[in-house]
Amino acid sequence: MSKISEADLIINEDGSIYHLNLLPEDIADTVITVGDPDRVGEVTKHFDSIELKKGKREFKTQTGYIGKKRITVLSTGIGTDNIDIVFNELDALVNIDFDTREVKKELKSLEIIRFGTSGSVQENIEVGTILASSYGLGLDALMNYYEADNSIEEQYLLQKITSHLPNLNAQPYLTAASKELLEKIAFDMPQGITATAPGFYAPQGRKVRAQLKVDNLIEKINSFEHQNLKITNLEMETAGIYALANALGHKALSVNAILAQRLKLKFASNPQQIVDKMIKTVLERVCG
Ligand code: R1P
Repeated sequence: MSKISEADLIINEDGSIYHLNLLPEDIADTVITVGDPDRVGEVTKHFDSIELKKGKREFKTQTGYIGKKRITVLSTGIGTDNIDIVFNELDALVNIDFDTREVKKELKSLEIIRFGTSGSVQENIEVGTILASSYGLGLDALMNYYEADNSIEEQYLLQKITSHLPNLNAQPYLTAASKELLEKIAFDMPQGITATAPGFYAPQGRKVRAQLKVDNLIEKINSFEHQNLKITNLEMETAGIYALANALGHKALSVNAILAQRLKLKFASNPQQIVDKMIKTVLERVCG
């Protein structure tokens, strides 16, 4: 087996992985990702014990226990460029032997759940909804750089979406959630396709002062429908998470606290309460 060079996989002097600053033993098999570093503590305040707190840049990590279940909570910061770092480094922590720099013979599949915030693009999905992403649709360029192995169903759905959406700068990509995690955690939640944008303002159709180049982005996204499947919400990480989980053999699910209603031009008056509801609901199911 070939060695991965020290330029391709950077390991710090203390044996930790370059950006996440973590050792292989620091992470649990169940990993919760959040965008906001301050949300890590909002999740682990529900833990019975915390064994580890580490961090570097926007990547803050805590590992601990709820009962006998060991869970790691890690912040990704914003955007799929950060997801690229987090997923490659999480995978390296479990699937690469740091001493030999070789891929391990037995690969581990992590269970990865995102607790995110997001904006609804459907009339019936109100602020306060906790929504699960059955698919992640990437409107960013991340997957222009990776080979992806998608099912016929994913390829067909993507084709339908690309012919519906206006000319975008990148080639969109689409990946399904882990069926197992959807069934275990999101069985009673509204579900839909989550669109992941490469920015917060114009890339999500928000006009403040700069002129937008893509007209009616929200309306276009809102009006897509295929066999009862709709694009339900917009945010900035889910599609990258699903695509890289698929490429690396991990299970992923993204859960979204809906804080904005883009059609009704509304933002939550109680965002923290909505996020707390998502955290409590999903943690119970992760441990159940
Ligand atoms: C934008 O404000 C950020 O919030 C959403 C978007 O995806 C983006 O990361 O998610 P998080 O609250 O998880 O960061």
